[in-house]
Amino acid sequence: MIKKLLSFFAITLIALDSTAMEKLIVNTDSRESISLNGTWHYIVDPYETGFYTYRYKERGEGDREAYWNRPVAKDKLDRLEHGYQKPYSIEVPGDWNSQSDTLTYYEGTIWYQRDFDLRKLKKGERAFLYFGAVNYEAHVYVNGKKLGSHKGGFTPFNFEIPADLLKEKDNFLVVKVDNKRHPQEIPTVNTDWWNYGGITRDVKLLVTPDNFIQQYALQLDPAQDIRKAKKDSRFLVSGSVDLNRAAGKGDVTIAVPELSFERRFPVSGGRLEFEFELEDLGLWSPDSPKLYQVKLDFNGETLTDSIGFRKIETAGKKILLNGEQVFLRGISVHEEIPQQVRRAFSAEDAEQLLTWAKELNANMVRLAHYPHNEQMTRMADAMGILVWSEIPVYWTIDFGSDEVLDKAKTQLEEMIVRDRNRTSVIIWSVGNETPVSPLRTSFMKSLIDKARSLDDSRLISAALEVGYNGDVNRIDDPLGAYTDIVSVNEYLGWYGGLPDDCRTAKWEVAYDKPLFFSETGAGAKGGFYADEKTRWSEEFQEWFYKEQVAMFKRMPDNYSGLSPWILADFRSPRRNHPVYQQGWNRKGLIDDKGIKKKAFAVLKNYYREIENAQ
Ligand code: GCB
Repeated sequence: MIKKLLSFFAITLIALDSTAMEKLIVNTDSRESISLNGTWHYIVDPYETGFYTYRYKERGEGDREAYWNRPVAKDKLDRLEHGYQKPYSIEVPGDWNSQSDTLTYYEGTIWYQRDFDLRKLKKGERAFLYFGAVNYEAHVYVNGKKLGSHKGGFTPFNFEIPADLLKEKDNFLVVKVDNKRHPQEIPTVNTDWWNYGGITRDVKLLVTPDNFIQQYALQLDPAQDIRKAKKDSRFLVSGSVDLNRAAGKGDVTIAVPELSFERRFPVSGGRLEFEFELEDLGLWSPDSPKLYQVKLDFNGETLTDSIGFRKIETAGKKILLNGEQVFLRGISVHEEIPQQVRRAFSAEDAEQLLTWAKELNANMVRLAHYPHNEQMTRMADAMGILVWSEIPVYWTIDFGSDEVLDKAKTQLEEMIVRDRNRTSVIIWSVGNETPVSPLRTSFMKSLIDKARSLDDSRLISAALEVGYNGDVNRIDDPLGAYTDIVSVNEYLGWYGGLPDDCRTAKWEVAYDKPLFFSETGAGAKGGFYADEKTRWSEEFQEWFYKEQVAMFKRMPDNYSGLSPWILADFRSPRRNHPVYQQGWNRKGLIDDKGIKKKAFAVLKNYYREIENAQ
């Protein structure tokens, strides 16, 4: 019995250890790292020949035909049926669709390969492979050994490379990337965006000390009365540090040099919860996006981050930022650079998208419909743009499945853990336009609970369903009972009726909460001019926006903001009008050449009026 118990514990320990190893490492910019971005080689493998034998069994480690093994011909007689070399080259980060005409519509497996060198590690040092995102399923191998796999196309993950597997030269790194859509995944088979495949974000090799700060959260304590804190100029900061493993005995030092603050916190287990006071703090806001350098020191390693301090909350029907009412002048954004028909991934891309938003006089972006890359939220911090960040629980997920719920929770956790130190993020959204049913509401409610347990300093929302009924549009989706703000997507005058239907439209909300229009929009082909009664013309879209704005001006006092659909035209396989769409969703205020459509000015002027009135 004792033996049995012992072996049970041994197994549980191993299992615990392997999940602990895979916990996300945050703020990788501040750690010792080698970039593995650049040119990789690839094999397109629609039949997954490199993964399965001809009896459709997963190939084993020593299998020469497995594509994760280095293909070396023994002699000229030797039979080899795969290899990694020119001209099969591909850039990382980047989607594969935009890199080769033959891959534009490809959905399936592509193997990525590159070699890397790594200096000899000092005693106790460890190495991790970090991926910003791979869409959708990734299997990662180094020198013929599998490190692990990950599902979810828009969130980061990492695997430790065991020291005995590493060489100083020519380590053989292979990633199997599969972007096939499945009913049991998140998102599911049906969306309104392009399913860009590939290693779409940065890849890094991280070198860490034996034990290190894996994750941390640091923010103004959500429970404090911010008006009082401002009056007294004393601000309570609270947070947590998670170490890779229990510290035994050690200290974490937290410093904010600009405020001459430094404090040492003893830590013995794997987690530290702390609080401290800061005086004379400049709060972060869109008007004054003040960031402080924060240093966290443990075990000889110093992590540096740029963190702002602000409070977001609701009071009845209002949203308050730092204790004052804020109106969200938002715009929805896909992670795409339309002029180059590709996924966005870099700081330059983030700057382009957010500069467009600024030109619109926006103070907020809804990052639809999945977590965008980290450069985007870091840039939003620096530029002073509020952010709504969401997971791709979109339309008809399998709400009855616990397995699917777990997948959604994993993506939610990865999103929140990566970005909970990004001041700009004020709203976590758990999904978009999910159809009302008791099963769906309990599924979404458990995501909301999970989000709150990971971060109680932000608002939680989801794009809810509207009951359209003649002139009275009623929002009483039961999920609204659990979200902090009531958000809806409305397309009055595009998917039903005409834009002037807005003149008689009324909005009723069953909840005493702020109302936010997370979408509204109409399609127009950039450069197509006609009269406003011609669909797809820029004039139609302009008319649509004029009528919407007039309706918004008559909204009751729960109206707290909007993020129309959408900043720029984006690729979508659902959009097949041969003249006006050609595979693009044309609801952008900016067209696929980067040119602003007429409606851009309508929204821009509305936002300027709101800004001036404040
Ligand atoms: C929506 C969806 C968004 C679509 C948009 C549209 O309600 O949330 O993903 O792209 O409508 O253009 O129909």
